[in-house]
This record gives sequence, C-alpha cells and structure tokens, in this order.
Amino acid sequence: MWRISVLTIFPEVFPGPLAASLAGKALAAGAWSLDVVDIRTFATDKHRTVDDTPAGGGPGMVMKADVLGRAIDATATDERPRLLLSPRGVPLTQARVETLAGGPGAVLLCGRFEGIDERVIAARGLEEVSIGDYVLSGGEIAAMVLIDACVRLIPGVMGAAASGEEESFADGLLEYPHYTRPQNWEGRSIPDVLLSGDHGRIAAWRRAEAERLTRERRPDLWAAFLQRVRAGSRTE
Ligand code: JD8
Repeated sequence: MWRISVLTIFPEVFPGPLAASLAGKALAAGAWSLDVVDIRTFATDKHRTVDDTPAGGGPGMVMKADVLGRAIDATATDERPRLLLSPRGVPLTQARVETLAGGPGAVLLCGRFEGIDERVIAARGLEEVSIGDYVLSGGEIAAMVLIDACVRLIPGVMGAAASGEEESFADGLLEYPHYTRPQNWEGRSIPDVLLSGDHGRIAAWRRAEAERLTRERRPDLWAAFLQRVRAGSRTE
C-alpha cells in the first residue's frame, strides 16, 4: 500500500482537507495510509522542547537535531524517500509527483519556526522540496499539497474521471475553459461550438483556447511547449 508518514509538531491538523472528497474515501477504504507522528513525543525534557535559539544569533528558533533525529529514526525504517518541505527546496513538479505516486510513498518532515538544524538534513538523507515561491509559516500545508497531488494519481483512487484527463499538464498546456448548463447565465452564453455536436471542431476550439491561455498567462510553459513542437517536427 502507498504509505505516507508525516512528522509534525501539529499532528491535529492531519488529515485536514485530505479527509474530504475522493482522497478521503480512498484513505478510509485503505487505498493509501497516513501515519501522523508527533515530533514532540521524541523530546526528552519535562516541557517536551523541540526548538532552541539559533547558533550565531538571529531571530526565531531552530528545530533541534537530536529530537528530529529520533523522530526520523523511529519512523523512516524502510526505503521510502525522506522529504523535507522547505522554501529552499527543489520545486515540486507534476513529473516528481508522478514518480512519488508510483513508488512506495514518502516520509514527510514538516518544519516550523525559522527552520531545522542543518545537520539533520545530511545525516538522515533528507531531500528538500518546495511547493512554490512564496513563504508559508511551516511545512504542514505544503505536505498536504504534496500528498493531495500524489494520492489522486494512485490507481483506483479518483475513478475514471482523472485517469485519461491529465490533458493539461501532460502536454504542457493549461486547461481549456469549461461550461455547463444553463445555456444562458446572466446574459453570458456557452460558446456555440460546444453546442454544435461537431467533435472535431470542439476539440480544435479547446486546443486553440488551451494554447491561447498558456501563451497569455504562462510564457514559461509556452516557450517549453514551442520547443517540444519544434523538436518533434525535426525528428519525424
Ligand atoms: C517549511 C518554517 C517558515 C521559512 C523563515 C519563517 C515549502 N513553498 C514553501 N514556502 N514556504 C515553505 C515552508 C516554510 C517554512 C517551513 C516550509 C518551516 N517555515 C520559515 C524560512 C524563512 N520562515 C514552503 N515547502
């Protein structure tokens, strides 16, 4: 079974939103598992201290290497990748999500405060992963993002809908616009082509819209898409 272990000082926030919808049903059905480990249980003092002042001075607090080391050693006893959610990590991509979803699962360490003692990262072989270029207050929400992205790819979790529907990121374009009834809403109508019943024209319209949106909003994805199209036409 695909297995996630989350190490956190806020165990009560899991599964949180992951309990809702198809991911939650799949969790309840045993299609994947979530072990939540309270880092504080690996503290040894009366106050269950997990942090201390930064060596060299500066603001905030740093999570202690000894406590984190024990928490990881008690949890990561198998071959799963050990990931540290961190704003300085390698960016999480759909390709990495697919790799993780196809493996045995992961051990996710959620930091808090200013961060964790650097020595833990090397000593326990943690890979730092970031969910994006903005600053969160801790790793828990980032871990939920990673888990959500992986779980929806586990065979049988999302049912028929998601399986062949990886269109958007699969060919590197943003999703085309969606509509449903009523045909007229607040004076806005569904594009005529979508009501034409002409599946060829519908597919062409969706493709053109996906390309337009990608060009307008994501010049980075658009440049990569053009590169692929050009490379593809040279080899064929
Ligand atoms: C873990 C502590 C906050 C980070 C000082 C206070 C991921 N994409 C991402 N953005 N932010 C995080 C993230 C932030 C975290 C922790 C993840 C633990 N903080 C710290 C350093 C600067 N603040 C993240 N994944």
